[in-house]
Amino acid sequence: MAFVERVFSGVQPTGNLHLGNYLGAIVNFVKMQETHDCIYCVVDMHAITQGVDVWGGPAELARNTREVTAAFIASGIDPKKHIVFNQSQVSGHAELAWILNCIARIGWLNRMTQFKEKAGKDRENASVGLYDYPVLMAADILLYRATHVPVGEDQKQHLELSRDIAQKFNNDFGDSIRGHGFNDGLFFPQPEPFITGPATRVMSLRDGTKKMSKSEASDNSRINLTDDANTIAQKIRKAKTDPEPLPSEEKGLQTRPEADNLVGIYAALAGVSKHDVLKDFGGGQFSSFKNALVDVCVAKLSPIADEMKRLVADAGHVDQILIDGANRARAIADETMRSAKNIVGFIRQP
Ligand code: AQP
Repeated sequence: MAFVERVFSGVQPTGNLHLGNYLGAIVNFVKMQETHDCIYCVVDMHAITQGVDVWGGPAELARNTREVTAAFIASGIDPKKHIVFNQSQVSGHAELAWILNCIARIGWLNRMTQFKEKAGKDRENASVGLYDYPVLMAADILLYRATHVPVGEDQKQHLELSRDIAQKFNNDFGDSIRGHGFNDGLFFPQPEPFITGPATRVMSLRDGTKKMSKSEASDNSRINLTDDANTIAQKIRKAKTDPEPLPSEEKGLQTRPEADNLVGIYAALAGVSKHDVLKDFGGGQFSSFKNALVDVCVAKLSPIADEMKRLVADAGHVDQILIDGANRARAIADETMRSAKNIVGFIRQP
């Protein structure tokens, strides 16, 4: 059976949504609305997988959930034509995650690099939820039988795991799947990652070898979507560079991670290629390039920050968007769960 094409992706409400989240994920969320039915989720259940001291407690979680929703809408996501909701309002995510927990193998999860990075040396003390995060992510996607998933490059390994889980479920339950009317034996699709653009992995402004991240202690390492023009200018002017002028060719960026990162950010924000950026700025000093980068960054992000501020000031309105989106998401999720339970053999009310 050919699956109906559907897009799903999520962002964690863990605070400080940054330029990496925007360029690596949200820009593509906006683009894909033109060609697909899209479901965009504020994954609040993922947000609590680290210690409460990390995610900030109940009031902070609610505030961050509204802020990510506001960022989606301010960036151009249309919550009426598409679906925007927070994960915990649709119980199917947790229910399907349990079934998929029994499909996924411990050996598969042991290979997940993000768990190793986030758990650090104190792995014994990490939550079971953090370890199981990629299975919940597979459930998020497969609950909507989504075929396309726009994400940043750091999520590639988790997407591969989602594909493995989908395939093993289809293999393990092939006869039952066919017996329930899915004649080709395929209940879950193999979701395709959609990782594209010149900034699929935006790096820290302080260290071009580290991913720009919400959890990095230094606020100067990232540009937050809510930063004002002065803060953006200061952070870009302080961004680490090297003493050489910018190269004229892309291959000259290969051994210069900070230069590569800033050129990639400019290209993504201006909607051009790195090659085009170097045509204009190659051979020049970082100082004048940084001025141009500040201009393009402020021009793109300031209207988003202003709109986010306006939206979060009306919590009732944002909550209503999430409730409405959750109702529509639940209708799709319930249908998947009915079939999934039948396929597994769970008795349920007809
Ligand atoms: N630096 C990045 N460059 C490009 N894309 C990125 N994404 C995250 N960081 C970058 C993409 O943003 C989407 C939402 O990410 P998330 O909220 O699920 O969090 P994360 O991937 O764990 O990364 P963060 O935001 O930096 O948080 P921490 O500090 O907790 O690791 C995803 O599509 C992701 O690929």
